[in-house]
This record gives sequence, C-alpha cells and structure tokens, in this order.
Amino acid sequence: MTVLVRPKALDNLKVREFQMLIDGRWTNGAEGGVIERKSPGHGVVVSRYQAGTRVDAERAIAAARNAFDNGPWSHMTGAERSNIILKAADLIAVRSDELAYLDCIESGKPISQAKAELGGAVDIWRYAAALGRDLHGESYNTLGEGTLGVVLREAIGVVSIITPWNFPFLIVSQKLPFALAAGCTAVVKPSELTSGSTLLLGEILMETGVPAGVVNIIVGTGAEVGAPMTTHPDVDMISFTGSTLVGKLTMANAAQTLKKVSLELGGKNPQIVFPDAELDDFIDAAVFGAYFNAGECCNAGSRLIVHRDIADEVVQRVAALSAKVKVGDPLDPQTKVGAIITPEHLAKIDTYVRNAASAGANLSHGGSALDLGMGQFMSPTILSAVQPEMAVAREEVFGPVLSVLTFETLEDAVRIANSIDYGLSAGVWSRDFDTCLKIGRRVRAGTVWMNTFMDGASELPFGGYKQSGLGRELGRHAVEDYTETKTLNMHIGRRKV
Ligand code: TXE
Repeated sequence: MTVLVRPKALDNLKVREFQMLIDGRWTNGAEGGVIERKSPGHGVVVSRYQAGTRVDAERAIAAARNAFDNGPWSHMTGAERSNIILKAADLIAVRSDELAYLDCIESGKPISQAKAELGGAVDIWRYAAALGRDLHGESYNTLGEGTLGVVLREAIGVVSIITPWNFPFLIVSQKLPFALAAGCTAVVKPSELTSGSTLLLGEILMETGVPAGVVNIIVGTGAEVGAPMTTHPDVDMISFTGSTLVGKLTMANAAQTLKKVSLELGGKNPQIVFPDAELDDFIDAAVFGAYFNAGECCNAGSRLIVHRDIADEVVQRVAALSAKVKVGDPLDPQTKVGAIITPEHLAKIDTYVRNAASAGANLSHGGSALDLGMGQFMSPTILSAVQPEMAVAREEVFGPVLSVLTFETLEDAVRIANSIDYGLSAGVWSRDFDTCLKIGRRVRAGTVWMNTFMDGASELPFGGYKQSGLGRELGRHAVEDYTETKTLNMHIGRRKV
C-alpha cells in the first residue's frame, strides 16, 4: 500500500473564509459561530463558514418572501430571467476549476470527477434557461361560446433548497436554476460539510445581476438551519436531497402548513446481469457503478444480482478489476476513488462490512479502511454470497461496497430487485431485447439503464419510486415543478342566470 505524499497544493493553501448571503449582502451569522471544514483526503482545515442559526434562516426567508412578493424577479419576462440564468451558466463555466477544486477538497471526491460534474452543471443551467422561456399553460375555447378557460403556470413562491455533501455543486444545480426560471425566490442551505461551492455560486449570481433577496445562501446544521426552512409559514415549497430519514422528517414538517415537497433520497440500486450479457462492458460498469464517488452516491450500483451460472466468473472478474482502481489523493488527476466524507461515516461503512461478514457473506475483495498517512479512505470492497435479507443488501451503505446476490429465473431477479424499500435506479444487462424490456418494465425504479449504467442528461427526469423520493428533477417538466396551476375562467358578454 502506498502512503500518500502531502500534495504540494496544500503548502500554499489559504483557508477560505466564507460569509452567508442574505438579501444581497454578505454577512456573518447572527450568533457568531464558525464551522471549520477539514479536507477528508488530507485532514487539514480548508474552509471556514459562518455557523448560521434559526435567526439567520428567518432573515433569509424574510428576504426571499419580500423579493418574491415585490419583484422585480417574479415580475420579469421569461426571456429576461432566462438571459440572466444563461449569463450565470457562462460565469460558472469560467470559474469551473475553482468550483471543482472546492468540491474536491471539501468532499474528498477526485478532482477529475469534480471537473466533469461542473461540466454537467453548466449544461443544466443552460437547459433550465431554455425551459424558462417555454413555460406556458393551456387555453380552452371549447367550453361554450361565452366562456374561455385559461390555465396558467405561476411561480410557486419561496423555495427552501436543502442539499447534501456528495455532489455539492451538481445537486444545487439540479434545483436552483429551475426554481429561478419559474420566477421563484430561494433560500439555499448546502451541507455544512461542503458549503464552499454553493457560496461561490452566490458570488456568481450577484455578479450576474440576480436581484437582492432572490437567492439567499445560509450555512448551518440541519437542526439549526434546515429545520426552520421546512416549517416556516412563508416558505411555499421544499426541494430536498439527502437521507430518507430526514426526507420523511421534512415531509412531516411541510405537512404543518401544506408546503409542496420534492424529495430526492437514498437508493440501493440493483444491476441485474444475465448469462448472455456482454460481460466486458458489464464488469467495467459494475466497478464504475459501485465505486463512483467512493460509493457515496444515491445512484450507486451497490447490488449486483447475477445469474447463478456466471456468478463465480463475475465475482472473480469484478475483484480483479477492483484491484486496479486507484484509491488515493483526491487532488491527484489519476485518482478514481477519493476519500470518505468523515471519520464517523467511514466507521459506519466498516460496521456494515463486518456485520455482513458475520452474517455469512464472503469477503471477495478489500473490506477495510486504508491508512494512507492522511485523511480517511476505504478500500473498494466486494461481498459475495449476500442474501436478500441481509442489511448490506437492503440498506444504503454509502461507501465503496458492492454486494453480490444470485438469481435463477427472471422472476427471481425482479423479486429480489423489488424486495427493498428503495427504488431509485436499476441496470439490466443482456443481449436479448425482450429480457431487457421485461426487466425495464417490471423493476420499480425511477431510471432503468439497459446495457449501460449511470449515464445521464439534463433532458432526462431523475428521481425515485418508493422511499427513494417524491417528484422528479431535470427533464422538460423541471421548471413546472416550481409552479402552481391557476385557472382563469372568463365569461364573454352578459352572464345569463
Ligand atoms: O444526510 P442528511 P447525512 C444518505 C446516505 C448517508 C446518510 C446520512 O445514506 O449515509 O444519508 O447522510 C440537512 N431538517 N444520503 O447525515 O442528514 C443537512 O444539513 C432539515 C443520501 O449527511 O439527510 C444536509 O444539508 N434539513 C443522499 C442535508 O439535510 C436537515 C445524500 C442532507 O443531510 C435536517 C446524502 C433537518 N432536521 C446522504 N437534518 C442522496 N440522496 O444522495 C439534516 N438536514
């Protein structure tokens, strides 16, 4: 095992200090606390944020409410808002290396991957800008000669946007530009572990000409800052990505004032592979799907459901390829698997692996934390002979841990795939079109990939069945999700009684 050499980039590292953005002004938190973020890959402090509290959340919500009720953002034309969102996209592109660097050192993800995510995010901002110009309702002239019915799509109002630490810039980009394109105003709370790139986005939006109060960015823990964002009566909608547990809490809080909720939660995604599959492609996708973002990914392909006849070969080949995956310094452009977000999370992953082994799973590769001399890392891990009822086959481990289960018939595969509470995504591998289509139709998941895994596009809706969430992000309805529907029922001429 190689011990990491302290990256040169850290020698000149200047710890970044961030304030919060409330009503167009950069400000300290009302109660003066500070959150320090250590780079998960290097164990050194890289960012310092203001620790917000309920008071800051309330100030931010008041600013967003005022901006929504009094314009000008909510009163602009779609074209005007769209042009500003496009300008933001351009500035994000210009500053993408800086944003990617922040995501890399704060989250521990590999720098090459962080840069690719920024490319994806720019495309999403452009897509949202395009959709914003095409937001329209319907009209009905078939209601009788004296009646015209017009159905409007109006901005829903103030949106609370709460995001996690695994894809800091990408996830806020799946929400905010669509809310803005609809004419909404927002209070955004990134994870307190990875707030840097979202705060930098605030700088970009101010430079772009987004009016004061339209986007407010506050930092703090879920309990201090997140919770008031989900209960406050002046908030009209919550868009949340995070754990299923907090998603449920969010929905319960939203019920107090009947806010709309959009929830993107956990996953335990199966890749089902049949004996006639193109195995070279599958092995590559299995390794990529399991270890991408160190497995800290709601879409991780963390369950392989393999036909019994090819199970031994698959385990042996996936293990061989896993051994070649470069784990290490997130700043190294060659790294494929970076650091684990926190020492506590690493301990949780480790416990899942140990419990699975005690419950009878075979450890076919890896299985332990890696001591690289700095930061916290986990070796890519394969557990085979996993049974569908084991915790490691049902719960989100959120680490580079792959569980291998076997099946005999297509019906078995579907039953195992659908036997858990999650339904975010799935993959099927077979050269037979009927087999792929049958699985595609019968697996209860928001996305099913066929002979590929984890590809995405701004045009394609993303979200989960069952306890993986509510609603969809991206896709052509993404702006509509941030609207209310209003009916105008118009009478022509004198009303007959
Ligand atoms: O998530 P939390 P955590 C899963 C994954 C991971 C587990 C825990 O399995 O191991 O969740 O991660 C804010 N009211 N996912 O603890 O707590 C919080 O500050 C309002 C899957 O980091 O759900 C952060 O901004 N907000 C997931 C955001 O919620 C609250 C991505 C997510 O944090 C809050 C992340 C509260 N009471 C974790 N408590 C995915 N879908 O990809 C916390 N928050």
